[in-house]
Amino acid sequence: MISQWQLRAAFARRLSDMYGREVPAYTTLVDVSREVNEDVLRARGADAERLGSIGRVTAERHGAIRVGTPAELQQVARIFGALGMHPVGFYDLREAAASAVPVVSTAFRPVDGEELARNPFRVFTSLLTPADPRFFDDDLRARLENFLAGRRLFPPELLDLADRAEAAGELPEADAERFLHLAVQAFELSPEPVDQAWYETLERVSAVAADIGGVRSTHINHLTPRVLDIDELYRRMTARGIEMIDTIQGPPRWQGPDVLLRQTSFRALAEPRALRTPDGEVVSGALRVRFGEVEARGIALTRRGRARYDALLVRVDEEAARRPGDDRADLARTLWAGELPDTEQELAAQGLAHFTYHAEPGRPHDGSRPPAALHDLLAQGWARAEPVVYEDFLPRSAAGIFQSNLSDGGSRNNEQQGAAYDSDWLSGVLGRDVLDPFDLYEEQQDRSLAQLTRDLGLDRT
Ligand code: OOG
Ligand code: NI
Repeated sequence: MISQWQLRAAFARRLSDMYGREVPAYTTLVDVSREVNEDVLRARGADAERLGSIGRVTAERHGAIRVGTPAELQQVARIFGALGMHPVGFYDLREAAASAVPVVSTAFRPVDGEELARNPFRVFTSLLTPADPRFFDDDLRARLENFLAGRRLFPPELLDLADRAEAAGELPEADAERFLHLAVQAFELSPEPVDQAWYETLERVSAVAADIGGVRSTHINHLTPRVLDIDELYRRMTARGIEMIDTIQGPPRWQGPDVLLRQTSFRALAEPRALRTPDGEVVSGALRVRFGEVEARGIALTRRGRARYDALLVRVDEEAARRPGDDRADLARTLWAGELPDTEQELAAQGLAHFTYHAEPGRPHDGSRPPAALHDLLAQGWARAEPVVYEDFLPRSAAGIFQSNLSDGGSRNNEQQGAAYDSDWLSGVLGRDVLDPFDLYEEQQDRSLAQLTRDLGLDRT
């Protein structure tokens, strides 16, 4: 029998092999990431593994996919359900100021600590929003919905196997093999000719709308390896002549611990695609939609820590606008140092970041009783704190990453009211709860505290 985590690990590996064949620059990114990780491990030793074992980090990927209808998204949820991945978080990319994209998104990922340690594969999954009149007028919406209703992304056999894997938590080997084959195939780039006129109609609204609704199949948009030093990776990729987007998204490099998520990408490459011209001829053309992205993960912030981060984003924007000549990363670094404590201990003490707490086995049994307060337990060596890794995404960074394949901004009519799509609506579509990432981190921390209390016998006082 092949368990869900084995299916998930195998799926991530095969998808990565497939994407490497389709987009060779992705393989370069994976190779350079591995080199950087080895160098960091050599230089920093055990400290390099504070946010995940090197085994986890080396295998770690996130993918991004994009679908067109609630029914398609619901099927995606069944496929990922088979792999032990659950919808976490709601991201509304329609609202991003500079770079609105007509999608709402969630991320499918494992939620249990042990499952994450085994293989943390996650997929950022976006759903087109044809009902949003800021992007689509009534006529285009009707044509788009009609087009999408006529396609089938996932064969019934795949969905049937997925349901069985989810219900049983495992599959017999032959079924597992068939499931993995069909699942990877569903995300390959289709050779079917693209209707050029239709694609271009949607492209005028948004390149992402065209990528989703302009074709009769879906495909993986990018796969992202994890790197331990993203600044170094950026330098090495640039030195190899690969054109990166001009920034690293997310927190700046600063004096304190890595928090949340830093990401960067290279621009989408022209890929050969067959096109059907308006007079019915099939010609070879090229489309730029798929790219490579890399990320560095840090400590998960609490709601309060995240509010600080969001406020800092605004402050950095304001300062950068006020001093256009200054280096933005330097400005960010300075602001960060003034607004956030720069040690794990202080982040924990001020309730800004999540940690799990564990009894220290090494403490000598001198008969003394452990103190009740957490900070005393930590200070006196009864317990230690381990940072919780941020497993999710950042809406503003995601909006920036979407731009990696947009040569022009597309169009959004701001005189219209946006259509309401929210987390509850998405839960209804999926028939599964969209989980709140902050709740998950909090529960993880609380469980560790309860265990610590038991381990130290504090509950028997
Ligand atoms: C998803 C963009 C967002 C991330 O890592 O933030 C994303 C897409 O391009 O489909 O992948
Ligand atoms: Ni991504």
